[in-house]
Amino acid sequence: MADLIVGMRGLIRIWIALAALTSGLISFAACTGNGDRPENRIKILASDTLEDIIHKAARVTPTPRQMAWQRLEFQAFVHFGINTFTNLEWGDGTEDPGLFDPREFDADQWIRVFAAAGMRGVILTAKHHDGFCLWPSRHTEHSVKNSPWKGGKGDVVREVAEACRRGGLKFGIYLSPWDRHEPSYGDSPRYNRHFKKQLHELLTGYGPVSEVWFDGACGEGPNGKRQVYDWGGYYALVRRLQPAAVISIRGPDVRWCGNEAGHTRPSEWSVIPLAVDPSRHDWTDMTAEDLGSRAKLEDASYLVWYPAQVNTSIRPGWFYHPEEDDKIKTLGHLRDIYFTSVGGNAQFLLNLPPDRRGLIHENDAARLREFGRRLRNDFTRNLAEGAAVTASAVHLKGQFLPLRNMLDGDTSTYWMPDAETKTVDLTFELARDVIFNCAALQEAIEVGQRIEDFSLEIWDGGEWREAAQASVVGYRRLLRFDSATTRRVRLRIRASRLSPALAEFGLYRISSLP
Ligand code: FUL
Ligand code: CA
Repeated sequence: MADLIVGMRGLIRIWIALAALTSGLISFAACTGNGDRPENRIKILASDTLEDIIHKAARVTPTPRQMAWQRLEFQAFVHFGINTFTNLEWGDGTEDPGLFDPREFDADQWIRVFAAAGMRGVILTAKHHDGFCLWPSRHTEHSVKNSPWKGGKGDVVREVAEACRRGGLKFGIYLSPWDRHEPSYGDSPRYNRHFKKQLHELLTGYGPVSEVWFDGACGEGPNGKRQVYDWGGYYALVRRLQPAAVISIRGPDVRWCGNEAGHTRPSEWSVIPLAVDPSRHDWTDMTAEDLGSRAKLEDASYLVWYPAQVNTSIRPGWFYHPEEDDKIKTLGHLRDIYFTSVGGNAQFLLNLPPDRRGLIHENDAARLREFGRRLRNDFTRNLAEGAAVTASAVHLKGQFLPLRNMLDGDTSTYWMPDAETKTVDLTFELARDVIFNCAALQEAIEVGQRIEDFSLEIWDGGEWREAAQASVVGYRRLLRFDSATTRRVRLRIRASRLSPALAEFGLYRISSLP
């Protein structure tokens, strides 16, 4: 407040700052470096130098639907279906629908458990590879309508969608293109029509859908022919019927992290180089360890915003098996995955398979509640709040976004120096000594993912000591280290593709786990 008591020059400065802030969004293109409109895909020209390509990569940005998806951070994957009753992972499509009978089914119980863990969305297997539909599809007899559950009048998709709305969670669907029951499978045009009709039912009958999750698995039909999927047609239908939904994995908006064990790369880039035109829908090979470093950018033809989702199960299997009731991932394991996925610029999609009663088993529920409780405790208080921040080596001429934007608890406000500043030291002076063992950084990804290398240093009274270092930040980066006590912390941005834009910086004291 003291700096408000200023003379005429100061008032002009404040006026300029306010004007810049209000016009900030409009003039934002100017501060991205070269005045072009940022986009979620950019073509590389034969004449582009490596420097041009890096500059372009720094300006690839998420679409609004990708941005909303990223903010969900942590979601529940729900594998539930005929396999729950046959104790299988993959059914072959010959299962009797009469086996499906979750007598205590309660979608609100699922949502309570997920919400308590801090999850913000659900993706339900409306149809897995066995072809059994959890909704009464008009286009097959292989569904809940021929089960004893609720006298054949039940609809799992509806109940889960409604429970999500009541509980404030987003609702998404998994619909397996591979269908081992459907007779038209393998007769490609005919099956594609069938699949689109099922997709149409799901996208029009159940309110807003936030995510459509496609698995790429493909097989032969009863005619001995391999099915050729009409990906472009499927995507067009999703865009038309649910324009806010992201299409994941075998789709253009969200990529698979490349494994089912919960591993995240140390450098998880959201800007990914592609060798072919993205409109060819070739999203298959996303398993390499390095997807987006400078070395990878060099051979690119296109650059796309394609963020990672980490999907893994709380149990060994995706579906419920009673013999796995005591094989639930430990708190420490779940927390490690959380810190490397949500805290490693990815989204965490944790599978929780309901049991034969139609409930999340007590053991899984207890684990998740404890997980959520600790997470809330860990991040209740940002110990860097109120710190005085100074920046080194910033070309003040073009700077208009204030440093305090990094500490206001609002992810939509950010600090960004002028385009020339690609390395910078930020020093945080706290009012008193604090004890912490975790740092949290967030880039303002709405202007792009830029930071390539940074470290965190702690003033130990005599000199700066490095507590942690990492490469990318992206939407969110969490770093854990040995407890430190200090009142001065230095964040060194050592390499960035364009001026770094930091939305939030935080220091936390998190609980230790066995
Ligand atoms: C895989 C499927 O084959 C598994 O059964 C499971 O649904 C997993 C999430 O994706 O590709
Ligand atoms: Ca902020």
